[in-house]
Amino acid sequence: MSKTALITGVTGQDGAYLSQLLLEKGYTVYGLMRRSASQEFLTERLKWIGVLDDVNLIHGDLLDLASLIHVVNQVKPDEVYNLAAQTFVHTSFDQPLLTAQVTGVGATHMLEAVRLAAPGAKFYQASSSEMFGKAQEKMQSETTPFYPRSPYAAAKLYAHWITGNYRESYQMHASCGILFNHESPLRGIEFVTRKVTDAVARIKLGQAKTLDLGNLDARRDWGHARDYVRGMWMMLQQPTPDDYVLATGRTVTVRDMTKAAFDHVGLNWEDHVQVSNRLFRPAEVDFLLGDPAKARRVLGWEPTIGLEEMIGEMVDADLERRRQAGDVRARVPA
Ligand code: NAP
Ligand code: G4F
Repeated sequence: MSKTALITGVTGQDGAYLSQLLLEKGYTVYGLMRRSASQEFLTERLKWIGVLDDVNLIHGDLLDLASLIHVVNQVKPDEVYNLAAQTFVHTSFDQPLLTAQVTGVGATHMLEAVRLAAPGAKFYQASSSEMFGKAQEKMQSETTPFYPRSPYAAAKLYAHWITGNYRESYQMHASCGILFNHESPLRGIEFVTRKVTDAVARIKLGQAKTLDLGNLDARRDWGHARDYVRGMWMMLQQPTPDDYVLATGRTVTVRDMTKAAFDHVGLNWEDHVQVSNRLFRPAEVDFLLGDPAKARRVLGWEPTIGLEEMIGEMVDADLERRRQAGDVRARVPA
């Protein structure tokens, strides 16, 4: 019999790729989305990836526990993927309380809804490498101490611990994926990779000349979202719940990632990039490098797409979008 999955954050990057993966595996997929006056724009990613007609969209909000209980009762999922969050670190400094409510307490709302309405469902919590913050070890693994450096990271850490608490207190099959940065052509345009690839496309097409960036020295361990959603699914196929790091094991500066994007279209990045102080954060995460050994050993998970290949795919997709008028994501200010 086919399994039923409920994905919160279905309109986001990972929600789109995970929907595609689960549909390919024969799941019935329900996606929780917020009611919006701009409904058609919210479903852009699902449309882009070709799954909009196959996902059952259902309204609810992580801030509204009653709506979540209602949804879980209605769907009776076998697996729940809690991907919804306020995800932009920079915004979390401007909206710390909203971030705490959605990204932190929202996870408890979802856990509570599952505990009450579908206690046997397997639960995935989208934890983040941002929780390592001021990293206490050179390679960060499941045992590395956390040191959050933003309201977003602090909220994610609360959600991470409460998920473990529900696992231990109520014997729920609740797992956390501590995922390092993962990107794709469906990445929000405010994040640095997509901001860069979109600017490269505009500069190449003669629609722009310069690109403002903040801290070029920050290092990230960047992988592809397609690989990472596969890891989420693998975690929920295990007989016992646990926490896993998903990462590539390679760290690259924002500067070198930017260079790779300009190189892809034969441009010199130094002719176009300027550093702007307003794009620096009150507290920065300087260095992230993940150790995915446990995921490799227990799940058999491996990343398959390298940074240069991914950045090339993103630049090509942005060139295509910028050639066509009217792409909504391309109009969101960076
Ligand atoms: P994303 O593209 O920003 O998507 C976030 C999703 O959350 C959107 O669907 C958004 O809906 C939804 N959402 C926000 N507030 C909500 C609320 N109050 N109620 C219901 N839904 C709400 O994020 P992503 O990159 O796919 O990431 C997925 C998850 O993984 C997030 O929890 C993120 O924090 C975590 N994560 C991501 C990365 C990464 O590198 N991508 C790494 C580690 C962890 P709207 O479309 O209505 O805004
Ligand atoms: O792309 P970013 O905004 O991603 P960040 O802050 O690492 O967070 C992302 O990854 C996390 C996983 O570790 C997720 F949990 C989180 O939800 C999100 O998906 O910034 C990456 C780095 C930062 O050090 C930032 O200071 O790039 C630096 N940066 C330099 N100039 C910039 C810019 N970031 C952005 N967004 N825009 C710039 O102009």
